[in-house]
Amino acid sequence: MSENLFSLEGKVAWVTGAAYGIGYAIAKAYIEAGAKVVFNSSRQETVDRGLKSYEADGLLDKVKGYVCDVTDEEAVLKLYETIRKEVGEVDILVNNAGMIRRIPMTEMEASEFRRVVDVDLIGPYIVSKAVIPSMIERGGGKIINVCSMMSELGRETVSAYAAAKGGLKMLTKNIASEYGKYNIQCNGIGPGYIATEQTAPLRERQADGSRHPFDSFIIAKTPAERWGESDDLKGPAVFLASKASDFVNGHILYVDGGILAYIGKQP
Ligand code: NAP
Ligand code: GCO
Repeated sequence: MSENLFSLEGKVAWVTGAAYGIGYAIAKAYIEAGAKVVFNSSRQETVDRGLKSYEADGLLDKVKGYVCDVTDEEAVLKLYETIRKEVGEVDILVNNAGMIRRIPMTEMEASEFRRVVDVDLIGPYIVSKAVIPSMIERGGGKIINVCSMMSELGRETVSAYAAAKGGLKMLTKNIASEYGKYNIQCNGIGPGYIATEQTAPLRERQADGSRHPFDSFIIAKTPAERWGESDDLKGPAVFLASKASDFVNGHILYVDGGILAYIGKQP
């Protein structure tokens, strides 16, 4: 029987920030493909919320949740050792944990700018640095960084986020370049505009019940004429974590309904 190139049977995947949203969908897809999953959030209440969701989906026996801020290198290293002891060696890392602050750049405190870059760029560096040595020892691994439209495009009020996600695109390419010889594939997944808590403010109905202007804007900019759902990321994420992508490296796979290809609907 031919090998299932998309199977994750027997693999351990660490998906950061996977209590809900995009990370949760990716983690669920990995479990459905045969993997065991560990996830972390910076707050206990978020971990608890995530575990309740996994339980409701009948997945609790395949997942473990931990409190850990991805920007805290000591905590990340400690968690990594705990994962190795309690679950097993990490075969797949998804750097999904992220945040955004929508503030005009000239009004943004440097500390706010730094925090966004810390979580969205330094965090993926810290966690990748923790797992790569053992991936090398074991003959390879998969790292997937959750990038963004803002890895390619700018817009008002998201300067810190765009700088971080642009940097994350280049960190992805650099990890691919530096560690590809150890059979480590590092790729990015670039969601378009996805209906999650992070984008909820951009989709809020107006007082008169009409669509948020940004909501209408995204619909006009997307050939698919809809916002993405977290589940739209499942297939691409399984592909990038599986044997099927063993010769794909340093690539950012955009899952955006065609936004990056399209000039936008004439008003
Ligand atoms: P979300 O709903 O805001 O969830 C983010 C998750 O990350 C939360 O569970 C959060 O839990 C966790 N997190 C935040 N800071 C953390 C930290 N320092 N350490 C550990 N965990 C942390 O986000 P989402 O919409 O699902 O997005 C997930 C990823 O996709 C992010 O990297 C985001 O930038 C990216 N993305 C989103 C979209 C979109 O349209 N939604 C599009 C492109 C890319 P705690 O706050 O409790 O830690
Ligand atoms: C924003 C949105 C976007 C999405 C995503 C797009 O304010 O523009 O939050 O940045 O989160 O990153 O790919």
